[in-house]
Parts: sequence; C-alpha cells; structure tokens
Amino acid sequence: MKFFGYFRSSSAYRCRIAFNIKGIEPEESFVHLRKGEQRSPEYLRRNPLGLVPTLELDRRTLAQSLAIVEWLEEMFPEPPLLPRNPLDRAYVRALSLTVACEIHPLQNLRVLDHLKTEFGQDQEGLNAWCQKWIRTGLEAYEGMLAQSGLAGAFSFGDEATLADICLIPQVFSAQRFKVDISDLEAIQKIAANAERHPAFSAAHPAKQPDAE
Ligand SMILES: N[C@@H](CCC(=O)N[C@@H](CS)C(=O)NCC(=O)O)C(=O)O
Repeated sequence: MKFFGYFRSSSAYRCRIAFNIKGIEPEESFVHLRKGEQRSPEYLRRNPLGLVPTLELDRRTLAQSLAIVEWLEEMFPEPPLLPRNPLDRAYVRALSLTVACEIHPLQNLRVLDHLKTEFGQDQEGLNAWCQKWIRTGLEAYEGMLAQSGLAGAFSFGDEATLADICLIPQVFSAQRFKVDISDLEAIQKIAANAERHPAFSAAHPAKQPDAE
C-alpha cells in the first residue's frame, strides 16, 4: 500500500489520522503541491484529478480522501470510525461532508491560484476569501453540534470519528489563514482533545517527513 500526500494537504492529513487510528503504516510518497508535481504526467496517470491524496494498492488506485478512509474502515473495522446506528452514521457523514464539500474545495490551492491569476486577487484578497468560507462553514459545523446535542469529547460522543478526521485538518487550515474561531466553543474543545490524541498529533503537518 503506497500513499501519496503532501504535509500541508488537509485531505492527506485526514487519511494520515485514519491510518494512525487503524494502526496501519503505508509506504509514503510526497507530491510537492507548491512545485506543481500533482500536475506532472506521471502523477496524473495515477490520479487524473491532479490532487492528493492517492492510495495505490496492488492492482488498483484510489482517489478522494473520504473514499480512502471509508475503504480503510471496511477493511479494518476496529477501532470504528463510524457509529453502528444508521442514523448516527448518516449524521457523522453529514458533519464530515460539511467540511469536505462545503468548506475545503473553496480554499484549495488551484482555486486560490485561479482567483489570483484570472481575477487579480492579491494575498489579502485570498485570505479574505478563505476567511469568509472557512468561518461560514465552521460556524455551521458548530451549529450542527449544538442542534444534535451529541458531541462529547469529540464531534459524536467521546471517541474520534470520521467527522473529527475531517474537522481537525480544517481547524489547522483555519489557523493557517488566520480565521478567528475562538468563539466556536465545541470545536475548540474537540481540537484540544485531538491535540492530546496520539493518532491526531502524529498526523500533524509539522511532523511529516516532507514538512518545510
Ligand atoms: N475531495 C478531494 C480533495 C483533494 C484536494 O483538493 N487535495 C488538495 C490538497 S488538500 C490538492 O491536491 N490540491 C492541489 C491543487 O489544488 O493543485 C479529497 O478529499 O481527496
């Protein structure tokens, strides 16, 4: 099993947390996004999306972090990343997709590059764009936690789930783009608990071999 990622990629960060929780150590290969290695013909043959992560298996290749994490969950069910009850599973997926579909794509490198080159935005403009969408999405996530009343130490109960695997890398990006989320108390509490969780802390971008 070979995993292609980049230290600062939040989608790769999600998979690293999941690998750590499951106790699996794939061989790693690093794709330097700032140097554009994700668009090299060699990488595009692996992953036509031109995005990380990619998981290469014996005869097959998987793209999309949530598909990779759900495949891991099915292959290695313990410890579980999704609750047992179908409604709870759907809820945890809804939290996860709030990050993965509503927030993350808007702050992706290629989107920011496009805003810069085609729409004349400078770094200040890009930061304002990211701040707007990260804040909007995380406020909604906080609202969903309050509405359900199901959070504990983590987003659903006291054990980390797929939702936290998506949330924590997004909180890291919020810090990177200087988004003030200090008032989002439930998220702050979960982030503090994740910092003390070995699977989350070992997956942190600063601890990766390709970190700069
Ligand atoms: N939905 C995809 C998103 C993948 C993605 O956007 N990856 C980013 C890094 S977090 C990337 O490779 N960006 C390169 C670029 O924008 O050129 C997933 O969850 O895997």
